[in-house]
Amino acid sequence: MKYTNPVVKGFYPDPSVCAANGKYYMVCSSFQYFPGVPLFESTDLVNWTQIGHVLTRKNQVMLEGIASSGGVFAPTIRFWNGRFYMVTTNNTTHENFYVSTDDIYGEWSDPISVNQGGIDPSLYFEDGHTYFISNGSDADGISGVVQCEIDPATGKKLTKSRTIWQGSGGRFLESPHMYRINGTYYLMAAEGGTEYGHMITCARAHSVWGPFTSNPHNPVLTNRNKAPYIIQGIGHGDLVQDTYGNWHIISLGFRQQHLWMPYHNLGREVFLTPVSFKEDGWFYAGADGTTDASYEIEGDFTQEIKSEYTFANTSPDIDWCYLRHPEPANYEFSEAEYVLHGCKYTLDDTASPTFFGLRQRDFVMEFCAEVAIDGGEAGLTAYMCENEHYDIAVQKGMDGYEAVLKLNIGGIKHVQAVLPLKGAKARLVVRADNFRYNFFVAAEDALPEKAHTAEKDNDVKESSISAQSDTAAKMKEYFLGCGQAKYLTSEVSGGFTGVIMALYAVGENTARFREFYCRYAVMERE
Ligand code: 6LW
Repeated sequence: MKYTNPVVKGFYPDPSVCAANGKYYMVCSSFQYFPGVPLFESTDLVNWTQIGHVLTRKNQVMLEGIASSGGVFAPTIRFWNGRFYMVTTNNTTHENFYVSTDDIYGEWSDPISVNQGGIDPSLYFEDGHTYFISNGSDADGISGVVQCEIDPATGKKLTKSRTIWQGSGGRFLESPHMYRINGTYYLMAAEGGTEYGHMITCARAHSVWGPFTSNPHNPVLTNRNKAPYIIQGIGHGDLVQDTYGNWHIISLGFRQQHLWMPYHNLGREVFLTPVSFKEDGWFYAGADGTTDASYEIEGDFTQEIKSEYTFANTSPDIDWCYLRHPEPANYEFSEAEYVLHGCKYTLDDTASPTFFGLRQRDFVMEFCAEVAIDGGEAGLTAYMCENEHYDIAVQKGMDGYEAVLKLNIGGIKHVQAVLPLKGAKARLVVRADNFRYNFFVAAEDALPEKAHTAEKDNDVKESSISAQSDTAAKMKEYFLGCGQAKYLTSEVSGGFTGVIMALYAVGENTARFREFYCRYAVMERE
């Protein structure tokens, strides 16, 4: 059957996958967001359903005060002897640790630390031995892929850490994973950095300790010379075999905007690329060592695309996320409304402002909710990080309630528009296309004829998504302005994350969000 990449859209970077009990399980990194490490299940490697998160308790992960793109880096998931293991780095505390569970739908253990540095840890199990592998330097100061044997019950090192491979010469050797296939040990890693030069390389050996011989055809997979092409940054992947015996690489990649000065605002997403082993014993990826937008693979599946997210069809525990450790008393969820209590922290803080978000999964989108407040400020944000975010809100101003659009880029805080409201309630709408986030407000009470906007933008095109509910259709909608997508990007913010579309509240305030939806344009699948 045919599928289209990415197989998981939006900010779900550094995927790692394992097979267990006839299914596949995947984890991704989560940085400053909580719960940490999104966990997915699939029966075909193409359709992935999020079933929860791995790090669901505060004591499993330190997130206090960490800046965006700190915290939980790339995880690895493995299944051994009936038990799942997830190993990762908290890059803020510089700690490598793992947790485990016998029930993939249940809670995971408290963390166990391993005294080996570097990032992107992985585990490899064989014949009663557990190998812990990361990037970094060994005791002799030799950098590369570093390995030691550990006791899985305690995390204690049983051997010295030794560098077993130094890569193929690319910068930032990361994401090492060990596999034994037909008696040969394969070490797969990423090089080139997670940006446009990203690639997957590999080496092989007869022993788990090497010596490892680099693949003469490295890199195995990269889109760095594939231009013009929307899919870039392919790298950091994991190898997996399906039930038909075919191999695949699940990797990260991103979809760039703009041909010459590219940028990406959706973060790094999940891509699936077929792999084949050749007679020389090396594996080859894709048709030509690149990841394409679409492939035909063996399997009986239909790729499902969810185009609408509502309170009714999402779960607060699974689909949504907080910034750092939330104050639970600030959130109340029911199918009809989400109630957010504001606190003293704002979206500019590296604390935990009242914030509840969903990953933006595609460029063309409409994100909408009715919000009613009793003070302070509450609304919707297109949030890249504490420095770059666009916020549309209802707030209590000096002369009553008003709708406001605030654009925050690189420390510049610009109030783009203020629109007086008759009541404390309005419908807020964000319509995004490939290049802009357009912001609209509608209220049942008559609004003044003219919005006070800092900029008049005549060529804003309304989204092709038809999103008006019956009530919304009766209300007059005002355009408050727009913010360009290129400022909510890794290229500007310098981070590892992607845009999260969130509900938020600030100050002494009970904010009621109703009639929420997030809709994506249904694109023709190739
Ligand atoms: C991750 C590293 C990388 O640890 O980005 O793409 C880092 N590669 O392997 C953060 O996600």
